[in-house]
Amino acid sequence: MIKNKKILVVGAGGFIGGHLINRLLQNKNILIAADIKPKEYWFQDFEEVKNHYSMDMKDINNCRKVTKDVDYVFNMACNMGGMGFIENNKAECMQSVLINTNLLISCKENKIKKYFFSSSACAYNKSKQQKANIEGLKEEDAYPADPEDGYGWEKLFSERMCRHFMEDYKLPVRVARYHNIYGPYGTFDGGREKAPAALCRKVIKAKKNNEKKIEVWGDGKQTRTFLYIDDCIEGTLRLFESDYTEPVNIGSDEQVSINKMIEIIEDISGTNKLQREYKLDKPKGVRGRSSNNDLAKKILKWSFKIKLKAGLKKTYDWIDSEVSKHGSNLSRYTKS
Ligand code: GKE
Repeated sequence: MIKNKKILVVGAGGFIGGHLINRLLQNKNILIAADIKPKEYWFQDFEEVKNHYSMDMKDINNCRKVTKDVDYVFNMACNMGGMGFIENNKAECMQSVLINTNLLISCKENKIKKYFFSSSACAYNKSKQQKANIEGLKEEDAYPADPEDGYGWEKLFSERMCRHFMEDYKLPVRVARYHNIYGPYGTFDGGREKAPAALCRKVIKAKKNNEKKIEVWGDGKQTRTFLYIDDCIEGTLRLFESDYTEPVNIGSDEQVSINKMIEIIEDISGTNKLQREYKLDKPKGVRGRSSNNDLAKKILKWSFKIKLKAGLKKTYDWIDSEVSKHGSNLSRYTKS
C-alpha cells in the first residue's frame, strides 16, 4: 500500500489516470496531477489533489517542473484511442515517445524514487495474433518485434527506454502491458472510444431511438480480453510495489468475441436482439488478442476479479446516464 508519498500522475485527466488518482488519494498520499487537456475536459477531478497542471509533457521544461520534489511518477499519458483512432493517426501516436523520454530524463535529473510506464498489448508481435482463438500472449511474445504499427512501436520502444534508464542510470521502473481496459469515466464517443464503450453506446442509442440495428466493425468474430478499470488499478499498484522490473501483462482471463460481447450488452440493456450490420472495411486490428496472466499471478499474487458482464453493466449504466444527462453535448468525454 503506497502511503504518505508525493506522487505525480501524468495523464491525470484521462481514463486510467483519473481512476488511479482516486485510489491513491485514499492513503494520505499527496497527488500532483498533469494533463495536456484543459481542466474542464478531464474525465475526473478531485479537490484533494494538491496541484493541477494543464501542460504538454512533450516539452521537457514542463516535465522538469512537475517532477521536482516528488517521490513517484506514474506516466499514464499518451495520445491514443481504440482501433478507429490508432489505425488512422500513427504519427500522432508515435509522438508520445517524447512524453516518456522527457519524463525519464527529468526523473533521472530530479532523482525520482520509482517510475511507472503504461504500455499496451499493442506491443505484441502481430504474427502471433492472426487467429481468433489464440492462446493468451505471454510477455516474451513481444519479440521478435513486430508490434502494431505506430502506437505499438511507440509502446515497445518506450518500454525499452525505461529498461535502459534503469540499467544505465539506476532509475527504478515498472512497466504494465494493459489489455483493453474499460469502465466508467472514459471515452465512449467521438472516434477514440474502444469496443466496450463504443458498443454500449450503440446499443443505448439504438434503444433510445427505437432502432433495430447496430453497426459492428469487422465480422464480430475477432476476440479480445477486456479488463475492468478497478482490476486494472489493483494490478497496477501491485506491480508498482513489486520488485519486478520487466513488462507484465495486466489483463483478464475471459476471452470473448466481439459478437459475444454485444450479446452481453443486449442482455444488460434488455433490448431485443439487434440486427448486426458488419462493416468489414472499418479498422479491425488483430484477429485475436488475449492476455496470458501466469506471470502476474505468480509474482503479484493477483488476478482479475470483475467478470465482463458485471464490468459492462457498470460501464453501460454510466454511459446511459451520461447520454441522458448531456444528450449530444458530450465534449467532456470525446475530447482527446
Ligand atoms: N472501437 C471500436 N468501435 N471497435 C469496434 C467497434 C466499434 O464500434 N465494433 C467492432 N469493433 C472491433 C474492432 O474492429 C476491433 O476488432 C475490436 O472491436 C476491438 O477494438 P478496440 O477496442 O477499438 O481496440 P483493440 O482491442 O483492437 O486495440 C486496443 O488495444 C488496447 C490494448 O489491448 C488499442 O486500440 C489500444 O487502445 C489499447 O492499447
